[in-house]
Amino acid sequence: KKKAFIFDLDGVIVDTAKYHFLAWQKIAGRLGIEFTHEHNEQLKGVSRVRSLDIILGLGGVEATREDKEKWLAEKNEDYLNYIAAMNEEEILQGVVPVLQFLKAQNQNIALGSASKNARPILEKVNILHYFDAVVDGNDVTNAKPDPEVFLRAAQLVGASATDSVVFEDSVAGVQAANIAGMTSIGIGSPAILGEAHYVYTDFTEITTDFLNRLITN
Ligand code: B16
Ligand code: MG
Repeated sequence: KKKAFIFDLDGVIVDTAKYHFLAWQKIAGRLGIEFTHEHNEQLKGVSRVRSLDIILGLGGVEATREDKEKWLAEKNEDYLNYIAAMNEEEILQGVVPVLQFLKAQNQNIALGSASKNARPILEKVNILHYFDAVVDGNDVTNAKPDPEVFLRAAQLVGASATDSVVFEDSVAGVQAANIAGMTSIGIGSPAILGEAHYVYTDFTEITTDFLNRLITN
């Protein structure tokens, strides 16, 4: 059967969280806000605007709309410099074989990401051509755990929610997939992603047997 396999980007295909962290840390540092790797976990799967609000909240900093706009632009400019230096080597282990297998099985492949930089990143790491549809932060109004991003991706490739499978590294993303009525596959720690239907530490653990079962079920 032709199903939709929907991939999150950050934390699933590439580890751009480290670049988001470096860029946010500069803004936080300038504002005298302590921002650690642990804090950065709270930003995973969260939109850019919401991320800034969380950081300002950590420091109890109030800001005007203009200030926020300025910091958001500066953060993104800095982040884009890291993106510009990315290449294929930054694709997480096991991802390309899974994409290749799904393509060979004539399955639909889509992206469902909160990032507004999703397309340029897929281009930089040279895997945009695998995707039949890309839905990102520019296309949706409601952030995960709202299912909008995944429902839109499924719709674009003509698959129903029950025929859609989502790979996600964030709790909000797994919840979004579940709310959509899709099969959720957590990529990361079972302790964190317990709500997912299946959890794998990374894509090297995902067998073609398992993928075949998702296709035929
Ligand atoms: P941007 P995902 C998300 O990507 C990241 O996990 C999150 O940390 C980031 O704030 C968000 O994209 C927005 O990114 O600033 O590039 O628009 O995990 O949904 O692929
Ligand atoms: Mg993610």
